[in-house]
Amino acid sequence: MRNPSDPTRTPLSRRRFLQAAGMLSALGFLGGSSALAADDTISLPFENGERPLVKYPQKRPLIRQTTRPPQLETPFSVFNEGVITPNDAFFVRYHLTLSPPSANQLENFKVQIKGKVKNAAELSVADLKSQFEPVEIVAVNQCSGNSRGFFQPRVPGGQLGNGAMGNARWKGVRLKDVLEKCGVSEGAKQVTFNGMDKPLLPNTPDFVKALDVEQALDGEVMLAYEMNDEDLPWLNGYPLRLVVPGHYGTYWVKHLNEITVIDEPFNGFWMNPAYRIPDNSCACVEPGTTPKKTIPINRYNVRSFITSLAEGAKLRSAQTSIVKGIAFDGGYGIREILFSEDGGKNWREAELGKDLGKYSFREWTIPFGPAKVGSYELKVKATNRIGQSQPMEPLWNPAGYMRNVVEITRVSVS
Ligand SMILES: Nc1nc2c(c(=O)[nH]1)N[C@H]1C(S)=C(S)[C@@H](COP(=O)(O)O)O[C@H]1N2
Ligand SMILES: [Mo]
Repeated sequence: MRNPSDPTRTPLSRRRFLQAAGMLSALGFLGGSSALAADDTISLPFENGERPLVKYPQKRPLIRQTTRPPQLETPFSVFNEGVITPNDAFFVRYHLTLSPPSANQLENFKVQIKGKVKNAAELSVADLKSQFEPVEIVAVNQCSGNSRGFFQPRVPGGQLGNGAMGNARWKGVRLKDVLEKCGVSEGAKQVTFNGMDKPLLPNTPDFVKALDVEQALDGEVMLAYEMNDEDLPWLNGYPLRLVVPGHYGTYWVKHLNEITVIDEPFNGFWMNPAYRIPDNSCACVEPGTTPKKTIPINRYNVRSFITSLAEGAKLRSAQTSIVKGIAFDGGYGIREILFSEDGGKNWREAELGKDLGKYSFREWTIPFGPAKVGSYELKVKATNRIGQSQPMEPLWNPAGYMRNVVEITRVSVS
């Protein structure tokens, strides 16, 4: 159970963090050579999908995409364990070679609030906890390139399966409260966010992201220091990260130590040209072509997955089982889940599970009792409260972002 007042909790998790950080550098993760042997491998269902399952500090064995910086994907079976993704199974994404920052660098951590504010500030996590009202939200963090490995034609970038996403309960303070305490100056346009990780080469642009000032002040964007009732895991941004509910993970800056209010649009590399999508309603173009106009990636589109049955699962005829899965969207909330066992000809409505908020994974279930022997094409299609749904055919864009096709799970019944 959650017990935020338990005095032993923070020191314990701090100790755990230091152990983890020490272990990671001792084993050479920060130096580039992976000293931890792969326990096993997993095969993502596309060409060249073989990946090692590797154990990192504070993590169970996860799918390793790259070593330096560490990029780890969650094995999909985890999403059937529950709608909250456990911290030790949560995916990890970094861009810069000197990621994550070492334990030494994170000593005496403070976040600066500066730029176009009346009173600049430097706050420790303890300051944030004592000076601002704590808030909690359950929200999905999904990488823009989640599922990129399924793109046809293939596109460059991390060849991810469906596990570059996770759903957690985030605790922290409202960015709005912190900015208002500092006093946002007249004429402020955007707010930029920078974390402590650094590029190795001086001409690699630092990872900095920006939000419009209206969004930064919407009361939902959060400076989070806890994830699922523990301090953030080191690889997920310890000790402080930005949480931008309903928006792609690229904005969720980790090890966040610099917040700058600016009076002009920010145009750094990671806002432009990186992380841009075609400026149209499908965020898509004809496969193989280049969009004429792009905008920064923003809210999640609608997605849904079966979690209880994997591709190729074998079932017995005349036995009814409960098929289970998850769905989510960009923060309007899931209204309806339809399930098909005949490749999309006929659909039945699934039952929605507990509502943990409009930014959370939503569980769904449906009884499935195939009468006939043979193969079945299972599909699931979600619709949100503003009527957005999922396409039956995959959409394409050159960066491999935002896959949300109605997925197919083939099972056989004997
Ligand atoms: N400091 C820092 N924050 C970062 C990144 C990064 O490279 N450095 N990557 C972003 C991207 S693209 C994603 S998808 C999320 C992933 O969050 P996670 O590693 O906690 O799963 O972190 C975001 N925050
Ligand atoms: Mo990402």
